[in-house]
Amino acid sequence: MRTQVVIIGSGPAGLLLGQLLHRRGVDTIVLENRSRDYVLGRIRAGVLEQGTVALLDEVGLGARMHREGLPHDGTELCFDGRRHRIDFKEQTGTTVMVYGQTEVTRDLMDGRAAVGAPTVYEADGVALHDIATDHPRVTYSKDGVSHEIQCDFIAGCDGFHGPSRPAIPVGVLKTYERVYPFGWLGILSETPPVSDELIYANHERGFALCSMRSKTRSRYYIQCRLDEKEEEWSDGRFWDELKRRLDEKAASTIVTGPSIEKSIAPLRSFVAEPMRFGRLFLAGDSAHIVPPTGAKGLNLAASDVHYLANALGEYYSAKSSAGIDHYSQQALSRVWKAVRFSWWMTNLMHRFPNTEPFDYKMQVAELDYLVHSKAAMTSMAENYVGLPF
Ligand code: FAS
Ligand code: PHB
Repeated sequence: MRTQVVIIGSGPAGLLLGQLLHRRGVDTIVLENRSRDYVLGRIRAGVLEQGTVALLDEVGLGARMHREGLPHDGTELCFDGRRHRIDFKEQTGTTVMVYGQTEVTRDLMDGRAAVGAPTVYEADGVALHDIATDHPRVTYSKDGVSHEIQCDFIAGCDGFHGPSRPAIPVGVLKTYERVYPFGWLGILSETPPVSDELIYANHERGFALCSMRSKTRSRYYIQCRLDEKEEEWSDGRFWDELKRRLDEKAASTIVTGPSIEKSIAPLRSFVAEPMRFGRLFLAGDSAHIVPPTGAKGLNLAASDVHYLANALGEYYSAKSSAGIDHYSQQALSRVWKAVRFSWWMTNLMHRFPNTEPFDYKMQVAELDYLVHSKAAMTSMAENYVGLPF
């Protein structure tokens, strides 16, 4: 079997890349080791930057997002028992779109099927070969039958635990990592959101986030210890703890209900350089991970594949390697700025173990400065809505 680009992974990065390349007349095959339903069952990101919205429009798959998504002009920061609004639209002229990653993935899967582009789900043992040559190959097995795909390029969109990043020789790859000493316990509930916009809360007991998926489905998070398990958190215990970390109005008006999903996610900052080796290109979580505090993970996957699709499109249309030779440097420039913002917001909003009262006062002082300084609010807003591609 042969194709132009093999895409490993049918998450947002792989599927969006597939659609962008299809529009450029580039043939792809997507290989995914999980089932379609398993991929759709993962509850992850919730906030799309305008750049990501524009890419979904570019591939003709933005209709349901515009119909069902929730445009947000701002967000609220809660500290010292009070909420303060950051107005993205006033500060930057731009907004964000609240539309779950599950729905983005569903729209992209449906779009790929509609154009008849092949996806192999439950592909086992995906392995990359000869990536340093002009004739890379990918092998896998499906229902016990072995397959090989010859291709021009491989896009490693297989997330943090996929096979693509490890395929780059150790001596070539340089990684940077910061593991945070806490996690996020998140729940999904069929309850109306407590507020029209997201609320990020810094409390002495720990961070909390009030988000949503629609006007009837809410997504809440509280910071938790890394040694905690979901089963230790009954719904009642979760709601009580969340209320303790919110302002009085939110705590008294929040509508609680049974969780329909509950999970703990660890937090890390991670970047692998370079994002290209030979005919292999990394995009999305295979190359970088950010703590979800800044809502950047999914959106970085989008900017990576925007750059990569342009580069590969130029290779095939203009027979030029300039774009693919520049891809890693171009993508990493935006990645590192988003990693910094996510690290900054995580340090500002969370309670770190073994910190002193002075450290909490420093966080509150920075938040107090932030919400009373136009310059500081503009800086936070332009990073949150997404820096230019
Ligand atoms: P993904 O991990 O989404 O997709 C990779 C795909 O590759 C998966 O479908 C996987 O099954 C597949 N794969 C892996 N190994 C393979 C193999 N050997 N062969 C074939 N396929 C393979 N981001 C935010 O912005 N906000 C959030 O709130 C947020 N919450 C998150 C919560 C959790 C628990 C996690 C893990 C991540 C969260 N993220 C969040 C980040 C997340 O949204 C990612 O940034 C986003 O999924 C990146 O998309 P991809 O790069 O496509 O990676
Ligand atoms: C979410 O809705 O899941 C979400 C929103 C904003 C974040 C993180 C997660 O910063």
